[in-house]
Amino acid sequence: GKYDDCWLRYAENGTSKSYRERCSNVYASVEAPELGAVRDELRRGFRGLLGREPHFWQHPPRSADGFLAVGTPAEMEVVSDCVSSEAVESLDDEGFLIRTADWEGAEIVVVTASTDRGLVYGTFYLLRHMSLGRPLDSLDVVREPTNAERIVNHWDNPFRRSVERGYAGPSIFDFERLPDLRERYVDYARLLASVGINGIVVNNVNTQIPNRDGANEATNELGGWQLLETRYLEKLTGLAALFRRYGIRLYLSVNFGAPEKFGDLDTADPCDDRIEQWWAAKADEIHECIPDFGGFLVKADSEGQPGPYNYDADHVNGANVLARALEPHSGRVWWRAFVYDSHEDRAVQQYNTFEPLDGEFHENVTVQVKNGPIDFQPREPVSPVFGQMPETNLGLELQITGEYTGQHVHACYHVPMWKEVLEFDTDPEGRGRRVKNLFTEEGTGIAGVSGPGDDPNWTGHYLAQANLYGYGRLAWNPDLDDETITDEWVRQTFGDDPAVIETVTDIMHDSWPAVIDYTTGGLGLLHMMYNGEARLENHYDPSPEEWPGYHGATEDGIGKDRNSKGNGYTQQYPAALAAGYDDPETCPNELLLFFHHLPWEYELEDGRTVVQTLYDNCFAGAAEAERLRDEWNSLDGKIDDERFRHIAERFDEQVVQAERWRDTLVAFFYERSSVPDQRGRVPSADASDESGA
Ligand code: BDP
Repeated sequence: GKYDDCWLRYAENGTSKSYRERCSNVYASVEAPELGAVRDELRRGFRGLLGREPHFWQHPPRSADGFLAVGTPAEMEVVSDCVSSEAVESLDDEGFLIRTADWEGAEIVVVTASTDRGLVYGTFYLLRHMSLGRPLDSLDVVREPTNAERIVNHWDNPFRRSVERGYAGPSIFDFERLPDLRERYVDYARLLASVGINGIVVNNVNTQIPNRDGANEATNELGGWQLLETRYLEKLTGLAALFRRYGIRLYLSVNFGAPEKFGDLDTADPCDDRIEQWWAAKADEIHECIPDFGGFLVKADSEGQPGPYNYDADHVNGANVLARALEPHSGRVWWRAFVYDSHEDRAVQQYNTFEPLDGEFHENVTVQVKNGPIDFQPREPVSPVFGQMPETNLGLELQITGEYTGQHVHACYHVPMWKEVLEFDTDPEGRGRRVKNLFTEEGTGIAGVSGPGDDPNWTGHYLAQANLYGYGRLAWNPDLDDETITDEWVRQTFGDDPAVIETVTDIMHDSWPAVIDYTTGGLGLLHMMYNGEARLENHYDPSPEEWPGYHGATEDGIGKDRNSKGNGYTQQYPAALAAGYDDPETCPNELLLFFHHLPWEYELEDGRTVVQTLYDNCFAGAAEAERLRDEWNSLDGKIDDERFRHIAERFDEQVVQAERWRDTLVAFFYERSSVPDQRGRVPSADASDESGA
């Protein structure tokens, strides 16, 4: 259906006639399991794009018409006739080549690669090209991924199927009923592979769930760590095989205390030989079930999860013991840098914890670092860890799910935010390395915390599908600009009506700035949301009083001195960046209050005060939400009713919630500052007294 196909709708378009001429016959090799996936996808894709199923051949079709050939040169002579073998051999494992050629009088299209995985990506490329209505007559395409590791992290709790920070229903995976498989798992693998994702961590990093979702530790009911038990590993075998057809490797989040939790041992001390052996044996056992097992993801010493600190060891000891266990199987440990305790400002802790350890991590360790130093806020500076641990394999962690950006009730397109991060220069006066160039070496990569679920449309908010799409595209090629990605997604998802394309594109483009404005005031404040116990409310509603430590609002001003006068955070950056951030005159406006506590009436470059700018931005953001809703409503009748109404309803809710944020924040700013809004929009206590009288 329209909902669940996402961008793989394969709708007939203006170029379909010429596609029929060239692609009605397909010659595809039948060898590897991946080729089964290729044929299935071509069948499905062409049924839509050509309006009929292609005919599959196991030798070149004899008719004089054109055909499509998919295979490696080693297996198919047609391919080796049309493409030089050096060109194919020089491709990396996941690269592919697509070319239009003349072969014995027939006009053919060749998709080739040196591996079967490359053929999967080549096939999805071709189908995207055709979904965008582009011609086939002079194709000459060579593509390879920029980053070798392109992973999604599911925060799925296996034993109740809840998804931490997921806003689209229960987990896609019914873990208890594995090894039985579902068609929906295949559809999910297709979506991931179509944008180039090659790894999936299937369970939550919180492998033991402290007082959440009514979890009762004593029953062990929700501990995702149990997936390491033999009986569960056997269940995962079939799922791993399903993903393997699509070039996707399976990974598990593991609990650092597992050796102890399983009851075999009375410690999980990474420096104890018995622990070394325990992990090695476990890795061997996993490898028996899942020969291409990707490795472990670990959240240690953070938010209640055990870690090396419990055993007087450090993060190098902890990560390396797991890396040594996985090394014989080419597995990898993704060790999260999200480590903090409640005593200090969180921003300073990751760099302080990890930078001194640079050079000590095993080569099979990837230290996975969130884009910013706090926690996926609508806008943060880029983490100072990037670019400053040259002797360590680093991974970039982005959040695909909208935990802090309206939780899939609000429209918020993350691609422009990620582009800002990826293009950031970590050392402008030094080696000039942009974030996007840090993950190209072996052992580095990109991970996205994803939140799709069992909802028919996968993501809860239909427009949030674009974040999964864009994440994959950027992980494959971070040089892509956001306009290209948006345009691809909009056309594949909504078709080629120019009015629809223009409107949806505009909505996507303006959605993130609006959310920043009404949830933060736009000057670098963050974390002003409610953090109640009830999971669904968590991080959705405004609650600025709760977080003085983050926004630093007092009677004399607002912001946090994360500078050399304050906690010294700016000094974690290379000199040129540090100097820029350290001085409020040179600090970029959009991060000003992240770095500086300033008087409410501190004057900004345009002559407005801090507090007036906060007021103005909150009002502008909420007005923008309303404008986006009106734009969406202008599509009534131009797209199918089902999608129109689903999104229209979400926008109505977003507008109400944006007003709630605006009103709560401006009241809070006024209450602390006692500075009235120059435009008279913020009700003062006096004014409400008068109106009450
Ligand atoms: C925060 C989430 C929390 C996660 C944590 C993490 O609120 O649910 O467990 O990050 O990344 O964003 O581990």
